[in-house]
Amino acid sequence: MKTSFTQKLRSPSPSLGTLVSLPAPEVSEMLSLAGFDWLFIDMEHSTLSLAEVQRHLQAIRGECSGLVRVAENNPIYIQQALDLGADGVIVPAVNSAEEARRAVQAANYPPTGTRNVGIGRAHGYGLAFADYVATANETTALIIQIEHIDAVRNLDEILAVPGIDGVFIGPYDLSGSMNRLGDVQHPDVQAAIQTIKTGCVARGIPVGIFTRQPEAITAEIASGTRFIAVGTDAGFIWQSGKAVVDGFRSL
Ligand code: 3PY
Repeated sequence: MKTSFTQKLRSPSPSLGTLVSLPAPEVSEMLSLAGFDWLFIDMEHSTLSLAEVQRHLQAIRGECSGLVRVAENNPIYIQQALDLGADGVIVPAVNSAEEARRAVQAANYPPTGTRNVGIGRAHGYGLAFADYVATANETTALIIQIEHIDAVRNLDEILAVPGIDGVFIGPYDLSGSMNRLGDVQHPDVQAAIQTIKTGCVARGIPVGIFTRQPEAITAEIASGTRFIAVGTDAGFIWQSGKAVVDGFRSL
């Protein structure tokens, strides 16, 4: 049986993901064949529809997990992504304990939460309904994003909310909320990032982060990061395409 993303989060080995924003399901198929542990299928900053997200989830091969970042902290979006068979949801911009509780409620069936019961791909279109409903709270991951300085100020109360499987730091939005948009290396932004990591490590909550630089992976792991999304599908295409063009132009 496939290892769930929640199991990967609990494993002592860090895991590697990348962002998917292009609509073709072959993108997820290729990235999973390339060996990524998980894919971050992004509905917050892309044109992806629910039908396209379902195709991505269907195309993922092997042990790779498919997580869906929903457009906002909205119970319907969370429920729809999970019903499509996502291995977990990433909920953006969770800035308070109340917002964290809202996400936990939406991502879990009763009695833990208030997720509504439907029949979708996750439930084998009905064939696996009883098994899925009995195990989904345990096997599907709820990842909240901390990506605003208000969330850093409210960190202790947010992390005290039961049911958060992981925290994913959004360094770019965090930098914007600190009037340093894009300057993720600024010492103040780095200090806020370290505060989040330290808080998560102290509570045993796996912490993840996005980075554009593969060279940053070693330092990330050393500073406590357990799951790292490196780069984006579109970035991989233009960076390798541009390297070929630049090589040609410099002949
Ligand atoms: C950010 O850096 O703000 C992100 O949300 C990356 O996914």
